[in-house]
Amino acid sequence: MQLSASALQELDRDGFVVARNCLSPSTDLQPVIDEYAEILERIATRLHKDGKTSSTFNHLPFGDRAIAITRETGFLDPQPFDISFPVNASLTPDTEFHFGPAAFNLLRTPSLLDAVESIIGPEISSNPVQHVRIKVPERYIDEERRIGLITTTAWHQDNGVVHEEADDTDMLTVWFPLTNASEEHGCLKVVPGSHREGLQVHCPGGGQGSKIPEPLIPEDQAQPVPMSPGDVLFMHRHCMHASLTNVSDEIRWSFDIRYHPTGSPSGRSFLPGFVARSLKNPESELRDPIRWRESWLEAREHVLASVVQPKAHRWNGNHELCA
Ligand SMILES: O=C(O)CCC(=O)C(=O)O
Ligand SMILES: [Fe+2]
Repeated sequence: MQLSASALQELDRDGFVVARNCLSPSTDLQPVIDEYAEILERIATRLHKDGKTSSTFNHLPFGDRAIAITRETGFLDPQPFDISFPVNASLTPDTEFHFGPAAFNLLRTPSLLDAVESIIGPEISSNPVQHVRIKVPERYIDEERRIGLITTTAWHQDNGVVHEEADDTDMLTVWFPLTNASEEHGCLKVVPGSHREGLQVHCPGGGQGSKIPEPLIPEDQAQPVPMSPGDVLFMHRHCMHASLTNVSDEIRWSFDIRYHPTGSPSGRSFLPGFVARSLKNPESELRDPIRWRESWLEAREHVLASVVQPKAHRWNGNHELCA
């Protein structure tokens, strides 16, 4: 699905645009939902076996099952569901993550790449800054365990979560929900036009590892972006955004992935990207989900073996606004 001329204008003007029904819930999203049900099954079984829960809750659909587990344990670890690994001290050789074929296919969905192509051109790499967020209603999570992927996201720009080398990379953020993402569910909020101001100062902290300090946030201009399964948000790397808190009774489940023109730095050189589409050299496209998974297993090994651990971003907190 190529974006229309008016959608491209909107992206240029506001720094973001939502393409409604860009993905098909039944053919594009359902395989991923099925794949994730297997992960949850594995975790639910383990937790019950370890005496952490009263049941495996296998009679419940995915979202209710995640909520039931969290209500009893105060925390459902998001890491086994994520399509990445943490770049910090918590990384170990056993850190779990998910690189399954359905997730891989989703990143390569033709209608999605058609839209991306209409924005950044036909030489498209998958950027390794990518996450899956399964947010249960926040009130069910122990306060001290409301970590990055499962809690409210602080204000930031995605350029702020990568290193300087990618400041000129035309990195495009692609965000879409697998469940309803209304304001109640904790949808995204954005500041329209904020992408025109360039990269802002970020301070360490916040769910993304870095956040824009409060004095720089025009909260009065913020606009919520409620979305439904099938909708896809395309966002400029300088668009300021955050998320609302999930105060609903359901999970809010989203993928945020990124693409950049092949050949540009990804901003996290120690993580693997891949060529998702190439008009010039179709042979360079990665089509093998097993190879995708292996590339992340190798990256985990490399990061753990490096003498100097890579940092997720550039911000050291020395700026006066970070005090
Ligand atoms: O889904 C969220 O809460 C935050 C997502 C985000 O920051 C992004 O997609 O860049
Ligand atoms: Fe972001």
